Parts: sequence; C-alpha cells; structure tokens
Amino acid sequence: MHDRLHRDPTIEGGIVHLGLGAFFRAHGAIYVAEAGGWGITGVSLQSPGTRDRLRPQGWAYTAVELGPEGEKPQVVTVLRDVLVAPEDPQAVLDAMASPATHIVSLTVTEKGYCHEPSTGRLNRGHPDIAHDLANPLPRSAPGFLVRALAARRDAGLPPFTVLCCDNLPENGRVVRGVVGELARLIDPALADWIAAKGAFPATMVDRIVPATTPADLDRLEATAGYCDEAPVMHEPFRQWVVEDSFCGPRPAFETVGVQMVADVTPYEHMKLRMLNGTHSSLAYLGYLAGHETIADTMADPVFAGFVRGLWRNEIIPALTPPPGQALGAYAEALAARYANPAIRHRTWQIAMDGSQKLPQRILGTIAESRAAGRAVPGLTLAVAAWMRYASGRDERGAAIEVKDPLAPRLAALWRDDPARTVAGFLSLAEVFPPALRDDAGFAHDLTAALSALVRDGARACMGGRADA
Ligand code: CS2
Repeated sequence: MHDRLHRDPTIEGGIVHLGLGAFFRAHGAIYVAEAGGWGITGVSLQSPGTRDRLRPQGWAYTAVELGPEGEKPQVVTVLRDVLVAPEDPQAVLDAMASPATHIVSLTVTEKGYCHEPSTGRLNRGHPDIAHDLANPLPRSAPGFLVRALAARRDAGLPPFTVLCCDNLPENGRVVRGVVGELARLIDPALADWIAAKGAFPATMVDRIVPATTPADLDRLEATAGYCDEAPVMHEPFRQWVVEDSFCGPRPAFETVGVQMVADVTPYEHMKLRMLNGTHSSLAYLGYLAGHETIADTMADPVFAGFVRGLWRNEIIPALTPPPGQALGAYAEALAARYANPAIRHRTWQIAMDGSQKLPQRILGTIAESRAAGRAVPGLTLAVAAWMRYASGRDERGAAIEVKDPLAPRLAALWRDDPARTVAGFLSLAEVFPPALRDDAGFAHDLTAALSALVRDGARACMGGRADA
C-alpha cells in the first residue's frame, strides 16, 4: 500500500453520509474535502464491500478524472470511518446522534427513500418501513433519520441538517415529507419538533460517475504505481447547487464552487429533465438497439440527432431556465459530456430502477407538454422503450437482466397486444401521474410508439422522431 493512500489524521468529523457509493465519493466528498475542516463518517446501508476495501487503506481512495485527453488521479482523505448499517445499526444511530454531527447527507438512490415516485409520499406498505415502525433499530434511510433525530431531541441536542444528494424532484421537500410522515406514525411530538427545528435543503447534484470496473483498478495501478481496491472514476465536469437553509454549521461550500442559492428548483428541473431524462431515453433505446454505453449511442448519428431533437423540440420548451443559464448551451455541453469516449457509462447501469426514475425525468415533461398542447413524440417513444426493456426480452429475444424494485410486476404487464400492454402500465399509480393515466390521447400515442418499436426496432423508430 502506497503512503499516498493514508488519510489525513487532522480532519474533524461533522458529517455522516448514508449510502457510500461511487457517486458520493466522486462528488460531494470531494467538495467537502476541498472546503476543509470537516470529515465524513460513511455508512453503507447494505453490504460491507466498500468498508472492507477501504479499511486497509485507512479510508483513503483515489478519484480518477477521465477526460478526453487522459486521466488525472487524486487521493481523497476526507473519510474518517465507515460503518455498515446491517452489522451494527446502533453504531450508525450513535454517529448520527453525536453532538459532533451537524449534517447527515444521503445518496441512497431514488428507491432508498421508500416513497411513491408519482406522489413523493411515504410508501407505508414498504417492508423496510413496516420493519422500522415496529423496531427501534432501523433498516431504511428514513428510519435512520427519524430514530437518530429522536435520539438528538431526547438528548437535548439540535437536529442535524438533512442534505439529500439524490436525483429526486425537490429532493429536500420529498425527504422532509417522508421523514415527517414516518415520525408522525412513531411519535407525533417528534414530528412537530422536526417540522419546527429541522432543515432539509434541496440540492441539485451533477457528475457522471460510471461504475468502477476491474480494468479500471488495473489501469490505475499501472499508471499511478499503487494499488487501490476502491477507486472511483468520474468525468471532469461537476456541479452542486444547494439551498442555503442549514439549521447548523456547514462547510464553506461557497469557497469551492458550490452554488449556494435560495431556490434550487429551476436548476433541479433543468438537470433532471435535460440530463437524466435524456440519459434514461438513450439508455432504453440504446440498450434495445445494441449499444453498450452512452458514448456509443452518441457516436451513432441516429441517436445523436434524436437526443438533440429531444432537447430542442420537447424538453427545453417545457423548462424555465435558472438565472443566467442558456438552455441551448447547456444541451450542447451535455452532448459533449455524453460523447466523452473515456467514460464507459453503460446503458444497462442507467436503465436500472426505471420505475423510480421515469416520473421526475420524463413523465413530468410529457404531462406538462400535453396539457399545453405540445407534441412529445420522442419522449413518448422513450417511455415505450422502457416498457419494452422492462418486459425482460430485447429485440433479438435475448433475456435482459432488469433491475427494478417493480421488476416482476412490470414483466407480468407485457402482452402481445401493445394496447393492452400500455393499459397495464398506465394503471401503475405509483409511476404515472393521474394526468397521464387519464389521458386517452397519451395511451393512443404510447400504443402507436410501442407498436412501431416492436415492429421496426428502436433504431428505425428514432430516425423519424424528435429531430424531424
Ligand atoms: C444516471 C445518473 O444512472 C443514472 O440514472 O442518469 O446517475 C447521472 O449519471 C447523474 O445523475 C449525473 O449527474
């Protein structure tokens, strides 16, 4: 183990982070490290793998920037401990309830909030929520937040700020909602205390971070000269927009390029709909057409034209730009980021958890556009591609490994008759908003898109759409 992989012993605590995946280690953790004076206790809510790989390195790891011109490794030493929640949930609660903790940040993915994606409300039927209502040692992220906030109140401490860093619409409000709802079911006075004193700033997070592969580890060892078992790979670009409404101290984020603003909503809409919305569209259509990565789709002129058409004709017309941001320039920058050949971001990775992602990425734009009388053929085709993907069979009849909390239900909705398939999917109240479930015109357009997709294949359908 090389010396460079040992952490800086002077760093203080202050932050507990739930969901220690590659994204946070390549984004939020780096900003915190640069701001200085704060350290992070990472928590894995599921498996011990990351902890086991980081421990022999003293929690240090390498973040490798993958630019079109080459790679730049940087050693990040901001983690001071890593806990594995299923092994010792009490240790996690103790860290969160410690007087030294001021912020609990989260990247637990969309499904980690145990909410209903179409409404943002707590899913009370979720098995982890049922568990957390009955047991003081939680399993879910909302359960840990509620039980740790209860411990702080009981100890006479102020709450921590809850900093959601997941791609949810108005993510602070959603987390405030699920935490408030769960707290009320456990102890109404606790819910009132959280409502009065807690802070849940909204954030917009952005950096493309493909899953690390064994080849990445080998390449890093060859170029940097040391072996890191848990590096993260990321693009050069990064952006973090944070609502400046913390209830306690925070790192000096504004000194390291974080945009501290009063209202994150226009940034979050722009990013979720222009980036994540087209990411998901390219992922389903690209996967069906046989493309392995986003860069591969962008190298295919049919896909590159399609995505530009989505931005210009369908997504931008439904958006209000953030102050000083030209959306056309934002789209061009996204096209360049997607085309970065050094980033091997698999369509299969982005296709994961579609039922949790589609509402905020694509369905909101479709619902608003239809209400305003604007046509959205490309986004409708993307929804049809998700349905086709979720059936579990690709265009050649080969099995797809569909990862989605609703996977078995989605697969069971597939019929040989596209109209019946569409009717089945549109009955999913947790995915489709009422405005789309009750829109006969949308059902008609989606059926036509799905029929074409089944008949002609993804690539053939795209040429005539979006950029027409
Ligand atoms: C991607 C995101 O996997 C996905 O669903 O769309 O992880 C995306 O790469 C990030 O949000 C970029 O900031």
